[in-house]
Amino acid sequence: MPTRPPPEPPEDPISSANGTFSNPVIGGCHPDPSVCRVAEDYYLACSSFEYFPGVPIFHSRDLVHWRQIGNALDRPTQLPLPESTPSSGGVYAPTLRHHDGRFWLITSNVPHRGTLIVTTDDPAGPWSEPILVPAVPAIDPDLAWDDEGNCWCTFAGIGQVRIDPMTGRALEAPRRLWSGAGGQYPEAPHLYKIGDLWYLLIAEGGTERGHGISIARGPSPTGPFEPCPANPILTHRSTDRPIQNTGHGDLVRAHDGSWWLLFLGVRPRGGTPGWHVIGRETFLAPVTWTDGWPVVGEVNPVMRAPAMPPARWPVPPVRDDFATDTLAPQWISVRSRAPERVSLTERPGWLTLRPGARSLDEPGVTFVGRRQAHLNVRVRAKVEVAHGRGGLAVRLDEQHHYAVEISGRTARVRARIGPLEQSLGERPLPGGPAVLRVETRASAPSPDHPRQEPDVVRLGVEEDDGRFLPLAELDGRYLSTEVAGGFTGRVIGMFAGAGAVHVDWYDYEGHDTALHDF
Ligand code: 6LW
Repeated sequence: MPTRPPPEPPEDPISSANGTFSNPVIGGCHPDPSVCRVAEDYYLACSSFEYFPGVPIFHSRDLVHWRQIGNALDRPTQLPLPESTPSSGGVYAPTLRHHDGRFWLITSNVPHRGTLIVTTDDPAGPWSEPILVPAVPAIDPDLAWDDEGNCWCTFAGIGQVRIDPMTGRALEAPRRLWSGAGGQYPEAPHLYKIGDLWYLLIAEGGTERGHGISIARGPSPTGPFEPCPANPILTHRSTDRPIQNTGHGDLVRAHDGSWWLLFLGVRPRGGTPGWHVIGRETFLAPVTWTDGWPVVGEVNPVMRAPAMPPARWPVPPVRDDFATDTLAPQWISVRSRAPERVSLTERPGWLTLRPGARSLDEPGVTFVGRRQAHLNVRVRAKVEVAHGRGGLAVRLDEQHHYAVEISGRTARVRARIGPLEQSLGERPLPGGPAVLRVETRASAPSPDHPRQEPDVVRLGVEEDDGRFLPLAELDGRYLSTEVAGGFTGRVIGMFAGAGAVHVDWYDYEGHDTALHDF
């Protein structure tokens, strides 16, 4: 059991008394946000790729403070992710909507299931079994209903098909709708009836530095669509803004009548080309209307908050003592979480992990982690490895991870970067549980020290008196999306490679600004 009382939750990092909030509103790998409103409650869903459970669902009352209330795909029957699922495969962009008193979510499981719909009357779950929609030939499906009750599914390309959302059956042949404003990969469509017009919001330019959002409008859900003369209505391409790759958004009209855009962006650091390490995050920006077109307000790290009473959730648990019989929804595993490999009951008060594969290099590894949500974090875990091997890892994918692991009575750091693997630093342990620690510090370049790396990752163990003993200090660029490729960001968690790995507690502390001593 823990040897010290859990720390006070950190100050709310999102908003301050002077009516501003800090962007991102949902830090860490939470890309492709889709938002809907029911009265004064807001709900948001994000992509989740090869992680299980999939499609995190968030709730807010002010568009700034978001609390994860569950995952839409939290049963293997909803989300089969076999070992053949590539990293950054699996669940791509969802669309979350509320219609006729129910919540509807449509997404894609690539390449296994294609397009699927789940529905519920409680967004915290459980959600239904998937309804497959075979007629949709592309990712990024959207759902919109017209006043006659027709359900229009619009998808990347940009194409569209009218469907029956209860059966997934196509009611017509798909049609091409719009090819965007000239950017590559027109995708992420969302269709809205606003006033007497239909608006088609899309992303284009690719999800990297060329990313942007464009919009068109027309008299009907099938168009014809007239592009906005000011397209793209949001992009940071070719700028030196600290937030880059802005795109893939969803519009929402707040209950006070104001309009807002939730969208993805990244916070690259280090020398050129800049590396983002915690994935594509969810950002918020105000929207006004001019001549019947939306105008997105400037996007900055600190912005004026919506004029709604801030709902100050208790900050999500930063420490988990595993004293419950189910894992909190923030915990994610790689592709699957078999009960015989991940248990909260085998050793009450401990999380017990048993191997599915020998190492993090393999797609079937047993791993339970949380998205790194801040640029500077300290993650600690008290771990006991009984006749086996396992520890605490910073994972991007099978080819890119750093870990401090225990094997026998030795703690060692292993780094995997592409085809290269190396053991770096080791230390004998006295036996019994050990506290493993990972710290990341965003680099602060200065004239006399133009540091190239985005951050530094330190891995090691704690002495009995709590002093940190780093066994390795590594350049964080090799755990960045620019190096690894794909669509995800770092996840920090425990893994088992052999035997049984018991975890007493996991403690996360994160800050986006202060480079202070943790
Ligand atoms: C998603 C597409 C995109 O399906 O990246 O940035 C893809 N936009 O819309 C994966 O997130």
